[in-house]
Parts: sequence; structure tokens; C-alpha cells
Amino acid sequence: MNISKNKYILGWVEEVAAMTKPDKLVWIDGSREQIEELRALAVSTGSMIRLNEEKLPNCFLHRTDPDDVARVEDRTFICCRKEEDAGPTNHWMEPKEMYAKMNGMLEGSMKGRTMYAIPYSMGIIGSPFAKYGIELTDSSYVVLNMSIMTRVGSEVLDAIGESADFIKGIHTQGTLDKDNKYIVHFPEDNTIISVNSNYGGNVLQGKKCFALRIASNLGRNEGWMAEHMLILGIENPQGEVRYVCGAFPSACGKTNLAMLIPPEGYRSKGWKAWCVGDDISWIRVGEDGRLWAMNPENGFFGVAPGTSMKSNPNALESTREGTIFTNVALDTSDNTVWWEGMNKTPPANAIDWLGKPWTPESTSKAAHPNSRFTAPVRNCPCLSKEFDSPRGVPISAIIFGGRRAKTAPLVYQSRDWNHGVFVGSIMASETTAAAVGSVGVVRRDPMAMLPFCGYHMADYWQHWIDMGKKTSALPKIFNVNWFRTDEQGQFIWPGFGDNLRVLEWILKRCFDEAPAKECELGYVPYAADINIEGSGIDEETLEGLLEIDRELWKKEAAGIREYYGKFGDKVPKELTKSLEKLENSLK
Ligand code: OXD
Ligand code: MN
Repeated sequence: MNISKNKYILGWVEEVAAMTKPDKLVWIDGSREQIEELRALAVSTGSMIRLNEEKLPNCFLHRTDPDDVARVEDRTFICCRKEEDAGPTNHWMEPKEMYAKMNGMLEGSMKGRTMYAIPYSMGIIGSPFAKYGIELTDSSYVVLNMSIMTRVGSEVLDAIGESADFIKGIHTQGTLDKDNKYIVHFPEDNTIISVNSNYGGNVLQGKKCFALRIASNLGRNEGWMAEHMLILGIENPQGEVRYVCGAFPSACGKTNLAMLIPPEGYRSKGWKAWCVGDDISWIRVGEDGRLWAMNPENGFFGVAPGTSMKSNPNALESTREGTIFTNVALDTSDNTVWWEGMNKTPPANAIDWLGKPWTPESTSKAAHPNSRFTAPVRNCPCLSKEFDSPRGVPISAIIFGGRRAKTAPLVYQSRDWNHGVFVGSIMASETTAAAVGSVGVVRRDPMAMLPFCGYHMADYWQHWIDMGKKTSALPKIFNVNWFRTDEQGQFIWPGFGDNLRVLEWILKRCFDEAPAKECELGYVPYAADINIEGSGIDEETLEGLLEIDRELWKKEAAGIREYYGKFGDKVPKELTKSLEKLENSLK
């Protein structure tokens, strides 16, 4: 490969190589042959297992170190010069001190290894909305994942040309020391360093590190937004496609919602759903004054457990070719994969995610709860034809949501943009296995960005308020909760494809086609306006799902006030006003 002559790139790569001391340097050119070579190498070293060529062509299984299975939020740092710019929700260290620490850890870390240089693009290469990065890594697993999740290769170097405008990334697996992992961002230098991990969310730097933490800073400076949001197009029987963006915390069903299949009663009338993205949106003001969202990624890094032909056939279909499975179980009868919730028939003999024999009698899980698939978006049967449109799609609605067993109603609409920003800022959800830590604990996760906002959270809220002033046709903002439970702890709402029933109301609201009832939280639907035909839910149950428990909300409001207290007087006044209004309405 004829690598770039860009003096900034070459100088930096030389510097990193001098420090990490790899045996050799390999540039990733994006060619099929090179990918084939790397796959063969990974198989020969035991890092990946080639799966059944007929049933799962070009698919592989990888097992991580047992202590390296999720994002490590406690070890994730935003290193800007002033601590107050990182804010109370981020870990911070002074950049010089962190560079010194990182340089110490990087010194000689790639000895005996190959350093791969991956030029990658977030967004369509050459488009005005794309941003470029180079990740230097000693992991062929990272190279193979990055070449699914992003657009990689020489074309990216051509697009960077002579410019110094690219994100610098360094990753070493190091020793995988579980107590010494670092996922570090230097937003003022556009630099990312990951050490001692080889788990996707920590080390596929295009995703959370660049497309959210660094990009949220770029967006703030340049007047756009980087959000933890799916993008979904809903086509009505008239053939009109209306788009929504949805922010949900990790492992709360974003991939399922992004690929939903309309219920039969809708399908037969001609409703369709199109996936533009399942995790990240970059949102800009278009020439027409509307907000336009694009998906900067090129693959899905989805949670495997629970993904089935029932819950998400489109996701399963997406994993049938060219996919890397991480920490799922290996079905030894036919060299395919299995995970809990895939179907009701576990393999008689399997190897679990730890590499140990497993049978249906085993008491442990066959797949890790945060096991993943890395699948090319091109495999997705419901991929939107707008996926390749560089400017993205115009957004009618923004939806926030989390897992709340009791508090939040099935859906409510905010009063206006600023009130919608308040609704996003108070998002809370029960934690999942996507990050290390306890599962099922309610935590505030504003806009689902708590682990991903690369600067002070209150400044981020201000940026949302400011974006509202830049557009002439703002999307409407809603909150949904698919996860309300009954006394037995069972989910009441059927979820999955049936969520379209709620989306239909949301989209009608955006086009003044449905009424709503004003309430303490904003607007809720009249039960009669949500189509429940064929859902198995009766009107009384729906009424219950739309109810607002004032006592719970009084506690919620007190919790929000306490949470806002963390940010002092930096909380935008528009948000404190919304909180006061909520408190007053509950008196
Ligand atoms: C993810 C996450 O992997 O949010 O998308 O953790
Ligand atoms: Mn995510």
C-alpha cells in the first residue's frame, strides 16, 4: 500500500512506534485480501474461531479475557486542561499528568507485536459531514472489528490529504491488567488512548470514544450534535417516510427499535420500518432549517443475548455473514453460535464464553450477558436506502426512554424544545450489563449520554438549548417507557414491533394529526388514540400505562432537584424553570 505522505500522520506514527516499539507496522488498506490474511492470522493464533462456512460464511467467534467484558466507565477519563470543563459526571486528570502516565504505560508495550495503523472514517468518505481518524493498535481483533464498524483504508488517507485534521488514537492490549485499564480522551488535542483492554466499547475507538466523546466536543464547537441515538424511518401506507431519533441507555432495546417489524395489522396496510442507525446519530441543521441526522457507523455492535427471530429477526439476519461474535457460546454440533434467548432449544453440547464445556444442565450462562455481534449494516434487510445519504435524514421526533418499572408512563410529549431538553436531562434508567458495575440500579442518564458526553453535562444541556435557537422547524420531543411492570414484575407493554403503535401517535403529533391531553409532565395521549387492535392489551391496561402516579413523581422531582444540585448554577435556567413548573404542578 502506498501510504500517505502527510507529514502530520507520518510524524505521529513514527513517534508512537518509537515509544511502543512494535516489531513491525502494517497499514490497513481496506482490501479484501488484507482482511482475509488478518482473519487467517487470528485463526492461527487462536484469537478467533472460524464458524460453519455454510451456515455462517466469513463469521468468527472471539472470546475476551474474562475480566474484560464491558465498558469500564470508572476507568474512562476526559482530560481537558480545566477540570470544570469535564464536569462532575466525568473522571478527569490533568492532561500533562495523564500523558506522562500513558506514555509510561505505552513504552515498549508493543514489543514482539505488530502495530496496525487503521485509517477510518466516521460517515461517508469524502462527504462534508465525515470525520476521520487513525487508530494505532496491536490487536488484529480491533482491526477486523473496525473494518466492519467503520469505513477503513487508503481512501481515508486520500480524503485526509495533507491536512492535520484527524483524530489520533492509540490502543495497546498491554497486559490486560484488570485493575489498570485506561480509556482516555484528550478533547483539546483530538487524541484517544486505550490501554489494557481489548473489549469493543473500550477499544473500537471510532464508536464511543470518537463518535460520541470527542465528537460531542467537536459538535459543541462547530454547532452540531453527536448523540447516543438510533435513527429510524417509518413509512406509512401513503408511502411517506417520517424519521425519528431515539436515545436510550445501553442495552435498553435501541437495536430492536431501530429494526422493528410492524405488527401484522400494520404490515397488511402497508406500514414499513427502515433502519438508518442503531446507536449513534450526528445531527446538523440542514439548509431547510430542519435537523438532519446521519449514522456515522458502518456496522452494528449489538448485544447478543435476547436477540431472536421473535425479538429482532432483522438483527439476526444481519449476523449471518461477515460477522464477529464475541463471548457467545459455540454450538459444537455444527460450529455455530448460541446465546440465552436466541431460541428455546439450547445446544446439547456447547463451549461457553469462557471456553469451557457447557450443557443445558449447566447452572452458569453459556453466553456472557454483554456478549456481542459485530455485523455489517449492509446485511440488514430493513436498511434504509437513505443510509448512504451523506447529509442523513430529516428528523420529525426525538424520543428519550429508559427502563423504569413504575414511574414513567408509556409515552408523553414535552411542551416545547426547551422543555424537551429538560425531559432528556432527567432521563433515568435501571442499569444493564453493558458497563461494569451493578445491574438493575436506577441511575440518572441524561440523554443516555452519561458515559459518553465528552464535556461538562450542564454545558451540554446548554448546547441543546442553543441548537434549538438555530432551527426553524424543530423536531418534537417525547419520552417513552416500554418497561413498566405489573405486581408480578412482568412487563405490561408487549414492546418490540408493537412499539410502532406508540410511534404512530408520536408521528401524528409531529404533523398535528392527533390530539393530546395536558398533564403534569407535558402531554399524554387519549387512550383511544393509540391503536391497540391485535396487541393483546385492552383499553383499561393502556389507561394504566398512561397514568402518572403523583406520589412517585413527587419523589422523582425531589431526586431531580438533588441531581441538578451536582451541577450548581451551571444548569441552564430553562431547565430549572421546567423543574419548578413540574414541582408546582405536583403540589
Ligand atoms: C454500546 C453501549 O455498546 O452503549 O452501544 O454500551
Ligand atoms: Mn450504545
